[in-house]
Amino acid sequence: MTPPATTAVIFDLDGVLVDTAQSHLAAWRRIASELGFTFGDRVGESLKGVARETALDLILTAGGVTLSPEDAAAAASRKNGYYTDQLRHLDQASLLPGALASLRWLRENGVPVALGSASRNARTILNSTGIADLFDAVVDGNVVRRAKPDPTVFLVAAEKLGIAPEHCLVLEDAIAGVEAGIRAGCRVVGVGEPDVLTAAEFVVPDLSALDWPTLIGRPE
Ligand code: B16
Ligand code: MG
Repeated sequence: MTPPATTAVIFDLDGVLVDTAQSHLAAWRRIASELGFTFGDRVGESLKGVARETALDLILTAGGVTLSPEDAAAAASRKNGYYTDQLRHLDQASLLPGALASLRWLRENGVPVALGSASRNARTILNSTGIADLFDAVVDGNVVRRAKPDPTVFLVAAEKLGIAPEHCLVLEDAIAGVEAGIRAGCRVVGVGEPDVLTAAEFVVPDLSALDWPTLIGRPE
């Protein structure tokens, strides 16, 4: 059976378009250190793509620490402060390889494009990197609170574009995000390591490795 044609693209943000995944990780490591523990790379990987409060739960579990709801809220807020401090340095040069060229190719070729991010800081990042105008729809952590691996963020993005999920291609750097895209019924291409993003259709190191005319099914 021929697979459904891809006619729209939904990008994850952190770790796909912008190298903010490292800033998230550094901010969480600082919170862990304040609470008197460290966590390893596997826990660090699991923080990608999930909501801020879920990420806090994951590091607290790793450190064997329990916080009251008030202290947990304060820790999540402190982490966001450390993270947004880093965002002040963002500009177009912070975009990952192939990000701007991909968005421009899709725009020039009339392909609908959405953002599907768990982040509540997504608008700030789109504005400071100068790519906000290259999206037809933006679905972030302020629009959808049910975070990846729940498929809602991608289902809402597809709906806003007016394209059926099976015709949408999702680009994701997180295990939770790949699962969310698959559960939404989209094609999912991983950005990162093939041995981490094992459920993706295929994995590229960054967006510059993608051949858009082939993926969208249009000859150059
Ligand atoms: P914030 P994405 C996700 O963004 C990050 O990967 C994840 O590490 C973070 O916890 C989440 O956003 C929430 O971000 O604290 O800024 O609201 O990868 O879905 O674009
Ligand atoms: Mg991501």
